[in-house]
Amino acid sequence: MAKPTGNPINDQLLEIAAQNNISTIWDRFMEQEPHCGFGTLGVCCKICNLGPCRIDPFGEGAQKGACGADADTISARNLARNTAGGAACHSDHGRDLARTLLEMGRGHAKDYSIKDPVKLKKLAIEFGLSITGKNELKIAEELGERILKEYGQQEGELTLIKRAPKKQQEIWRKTNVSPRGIDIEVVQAMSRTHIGCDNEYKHVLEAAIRASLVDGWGGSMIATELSDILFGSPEPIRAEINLGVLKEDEVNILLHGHEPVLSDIIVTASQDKEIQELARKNGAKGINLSGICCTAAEVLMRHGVPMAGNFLQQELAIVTGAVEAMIVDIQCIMPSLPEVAKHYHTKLISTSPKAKFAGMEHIEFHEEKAMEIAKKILRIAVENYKNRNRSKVNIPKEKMTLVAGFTMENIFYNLGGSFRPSYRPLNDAIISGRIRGVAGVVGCDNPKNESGMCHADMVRELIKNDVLVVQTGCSGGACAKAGLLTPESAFKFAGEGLREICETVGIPPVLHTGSCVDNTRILTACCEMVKEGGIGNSIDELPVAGAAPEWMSEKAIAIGWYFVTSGLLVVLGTPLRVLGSKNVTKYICNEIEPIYGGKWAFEGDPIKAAHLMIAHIDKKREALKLKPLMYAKICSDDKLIP
Ligand code: MSK
Repeated sequence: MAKPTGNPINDQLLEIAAQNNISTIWDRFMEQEPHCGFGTLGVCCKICNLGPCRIDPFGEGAQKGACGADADTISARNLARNTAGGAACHSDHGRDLARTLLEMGRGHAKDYSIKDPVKLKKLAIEFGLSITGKNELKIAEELGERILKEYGQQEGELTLIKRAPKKQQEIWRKTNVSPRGIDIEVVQAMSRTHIGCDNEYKHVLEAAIRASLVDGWGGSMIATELSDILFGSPEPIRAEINLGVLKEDEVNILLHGHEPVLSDIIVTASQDKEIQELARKNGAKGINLSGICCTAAEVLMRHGVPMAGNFLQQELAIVTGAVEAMIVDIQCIMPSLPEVAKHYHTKLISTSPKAKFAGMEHIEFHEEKAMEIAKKILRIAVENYKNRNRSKVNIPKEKMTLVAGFTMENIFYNLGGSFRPSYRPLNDAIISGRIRGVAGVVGCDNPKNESGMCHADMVRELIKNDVLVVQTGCSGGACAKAGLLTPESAFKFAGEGLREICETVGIPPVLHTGSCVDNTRILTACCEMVKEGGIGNSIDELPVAGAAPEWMSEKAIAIGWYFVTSGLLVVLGTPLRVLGSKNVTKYICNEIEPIYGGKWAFEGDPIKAAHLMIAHIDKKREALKLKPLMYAKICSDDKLIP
C-alpha cells in the first residue's frame, strides 16, 4: 500500500483502494522510485536517434552527447521544450474559447450568450475594433476572428502585451523576446531545439521565454477574458470543498479537466426539469455536481458548484463508490482512471476532440449542439444511479467552507469598498506597512510532497507575516481544504496588519482567483498596482513574489517563466530539471535577475520557501524606501533563511 500521504481522507481511501487491489498514483509513484538521476538533473537527451545520450553529472564519464551537445545545451533544450508544451496547452485552451465566441457571434452556437457585455466591449476596443453601431453578436464575431488571427500572426507584437508596464515591454523588446504571434513562438521553441539547431544555452532559453510570454500575455490571458465574457465574470462566492461534498442520496457527477465550454453548459442542463425528474425516477433525490482540478475552479467561481478535490484526488473520488459519472475534457486527467473505475459502477466519459482515453466512453462535444450533448451525458449519469453498489460506498465526512471568485476587477471593489473602486487602499496598506506585500501561491499537488500540505504550510507562514496571498488551481484547493479561504481564517492565522485589512474589507487573507489560466489575473493585478502608484513603476519593483510548492505539469513551467520574465521571484518546491548544468542553473537562478527583474529559486521546505519570498518582498520594500512594517515581527529563528 502507498505510504501515508499526510492527508487523513486520502489515507482512508487509499486503504480501501489497497484492500481492493486498486493501484493509485501513490503506488505507481513508488514503483518509479528511485527516479532516473539523469532525467531528474535534465542531462538526458532523447531529441534524436543518435541517443538517448546522457551526461555524467560527476564529470567522470561522457560530457558530450553523440552530436557534441553538452549538459548546458541538453538541459536548456529540455526546459525550452517543456515550456513550449505548457504554453501550447494553455494557448489551445484560449483558442477554443475564441472559436466558441466566434461561432456564437455567427449564430452557430446558440446555447451560449454574452454574460459580461461590458468586458466584451472593452476587450474589443483593446484589440483595435470599432464597436459603434454594432450589436453584441457582431462584436463577438469580430473579436473572435481578431483573436484567432493573433494566433497565426507572424510579425508585430501580441495585443495584450500592452497591458504590461512600459519597463517590462521595453525589456522584452531589448532582449528580443517580445512575442510576435502565439503559434509561431511555440513552433519556434520546438524547431530551435531540434538536433543541430540552436545550442547556445542562453539563446535556447530565449525561445523558452518567448513561448512562456505567449502563454501569460497571450493564450492564458485570452482564455480568462473570454471565459468571463461567455460564462460571466466571477464574484466572491461561498461554497464547499473536499470529498465530503459527495452525497449519499443524489446522483454524483464529477466535472474534471480545464475548459469551461462544456462544464458551464452541464451546470445549466443539470437544472433542467426533465433531467431532475429522471433523477427522481431513478431513485435519487437530485443531481449533485462537483468538480476536480481547474474545471472545478471554473464552475466553483461562477456557480458555487462544490469542489470535490484536487489533481491527486481524482482516483480517490471514484474509490468513494458514490460517483455515477466523471466527465472529462483535457489536461491533468490520469490515464489510470478506467482501471480504477472497473471496480465500481462509475461511467467515465471523455468529451474533447483533442483527448481520448483508452477504456473511456467518448461522447464528442461540439459547441453547436452544446445543450443536446450535455443532456445526453447527464442522462447516462442519472440512469447509472441505480447501479450504485451501496456496500461499496465510502464517502468521507470531511468538507470545508471557502470563499472563491476574486478577480482583478472585483478585488478592485473589495479593497476599495463600494464607494472607492481602486487599488489605492491595497497600495496604501502596503506603503503604510500594514500589509508587507503580496504572494501568488499556485500550481499542482504532487505525490513527491505531502498532498497539499506544502501549500497550506507555506500560505499559513506568509499570512502570519502579513503577506496577502492570491491563489489559483489545485494550490487554492489545498489551502481551502485547510480552512484558509474564509474571512474568519484571518482571525486565526493572519498577522495583525493583514488581519486589520481583512476585517475592514471583509475578505479572506487568501484570495482564490481561479484556474491555471487565471494566473493571468495575478499579472493584471500587478499591472493595476503599478498604475495606482507608490509601490514601484514596474512589476519587478513591487513587493510581490510567487511560488508553486508542489508543481508537476509543463504548464507550471510556462507559468513560472512568464512570472520570472515579468519581474517576479518564483520559488519551486522541487527544482526544474536543470541541476545537471551549472551554467543553466546559475543563469536562471541568478544572472537573469538584472535582465528581467525576476528569477527562479528552488526550496523544498515550504516554511523556508515562504521566508525566501518574505526576504524578497522586504528587499523590494527597502528599495522603495517604504515605511517599516506596522506590526513587524519575523521570528528571529527564521533569520536563518538567506
Ligand atoms: S489542474 S496543472 S494539477 S494546478 Fe489546472 Fe491542478 Fe496543476 Fe492540473
